[in-house]
Parts: sequence; C-alpha cells; structure tokens
Amino acid sequence: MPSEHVDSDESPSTAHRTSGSVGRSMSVEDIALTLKIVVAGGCGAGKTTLVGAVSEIRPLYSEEALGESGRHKDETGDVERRATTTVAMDFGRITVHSGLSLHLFGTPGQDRFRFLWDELCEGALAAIVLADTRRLEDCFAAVDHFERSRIPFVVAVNGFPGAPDHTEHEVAQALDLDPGTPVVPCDARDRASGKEVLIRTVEYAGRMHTARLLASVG
Ligand SMILES: Nc1nc2c(ncn2[C@@H]2O[C@H](COP(=O)(O)OP(=O)(O)O)[C@@H](O)[C@H]2O)c(=O)[nH]1
Ligand SMILES: [Mg+2]
Repeated sequence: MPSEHVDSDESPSTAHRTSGSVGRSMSVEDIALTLKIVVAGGCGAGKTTLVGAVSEIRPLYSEEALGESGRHKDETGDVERRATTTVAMDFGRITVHSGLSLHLFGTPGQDRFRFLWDELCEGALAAIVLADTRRLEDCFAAVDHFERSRIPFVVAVNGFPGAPDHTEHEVAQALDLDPGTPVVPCDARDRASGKEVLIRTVEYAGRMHTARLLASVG
C-alpha cells in the first residue's frame, strides 16, 4: 500500500523510514530525516574548519582525496584533473537528535570549481556563507548564487584576529543582503559556536520555507 512505501533513495535531502519500522504502522520515531546544508564562502574563510569542528564523522577533505600520484597527474593531465575536481569539497554529518541529522557540504572555494555549485546545492534546505571581514567581497559570489537559487542562507562572520569588527548591520549592508537575512558571529574552530550557526540556519530556513509555502497557497 502506498503509505508503507520505503524510499530507497538515500540522498541527503530525502526523508525515509528506518528498516526497523517495516511491518508496523508508521510513527514519528520511525522517520529518519536528513537535511542538506551547503557551506560556502571565500578561500580561507573557514569552511573546512567549520565542517571539521561540528562533524561527528571524520570529514572528507579534498586534500586527502588527492594522493601523491594524483597530485602529480593533476599538474600534467586534463583527464586526471577532472577526476580530482569531483572530490574538491568538504563533507560532514551531525545528528541533531535521533531521527534528524544534517549533512554538510562545503563548496570548493576556488573559482574554477564554480560549475559544481548547482549540483552541490541540489536539494539543499539551506546554506551558510562564511565571511571574513578582511575580505567581505569574497562572499559576493556565494551570496549571489543562493539568492538566485532561492536557497535560504545565513552569513556566519568568522572572527579572525585583527579582522575589522563590523556590526551585523554593517556586514548586511556591505553584502547587500535581503532584509531579514541573519548575520551570525562565529568561531569556526569551536564546535558549540558552529552548532549555534547550524541551529540558526535550520530555524531561518524553516521560517523561509514555511512563508513561501503559505504564499504559494494563499
Ligand atoms: N583565528 C582563527 N583562525 C581560523 C578560524 N577559522 C579558520 N581558521 C584558520 O584559517 C585557515 C583557513 O581555514 P579553512 O577552514 O581551511 O578555510 P576554507 O578555505 O574556507 O576551507 C586555517 O588555517 C584555519 O585554521 C577562526 O575562526 N579563527
Ligand atoms: Mg577548505
């Protein structure tokens, strides 16, 4: 019967029943929900650091995926370079509570990987744009992308030593953010701070998606 369908698609944006629930009627505990969050920002803004700080699995780093031989080939052959670009991202996972986990996908910072963004953002609930106030202009591309794709995002200002101490309002103005887009200070190295950013992101995305749904039916 249709309500007993077990979705075999394990993609991060889908909800599916756990195997233990087969043969029983469905309850809230049976639903495992995985939400996809994209982490973007300029090179060196702290994406890898943030994903590593909050992830409960050892994150996959692009640097690790490139072995010595791969790195050598990367410099000499086009085909091999393509093979390495597909893994040029960070991936991590965090369980919010039983039945709800977040999958974190870091965007590659380098411009030459921009073509991956649409695919990487497919099915994303929300995004985080990590900002370094010493070079806010590095965030423009990410902000533009998420605004164009209508993916709700928050700007997380990663506090580097010696970086200008702009107010949230000043950062929002400099990035020309839509009114209401959250600007959250953070320390990407700190797990609690990273989790706070994730919570703000999920809350904001929930509000945005609900408002859009209501607007579409009203
Ligand atoms: N002081 C300070 N350093 C940071 C912070 N976040 C990241 N870093 C450092 O900044 C450098 C770049 O961070 P990384 O996560 O690799 O940036 P990515 O290119 O966006 O992935 C690394 O050496 C980090 O250790 C932070 O909040 N404070
Ligand atoms: Mg990185």
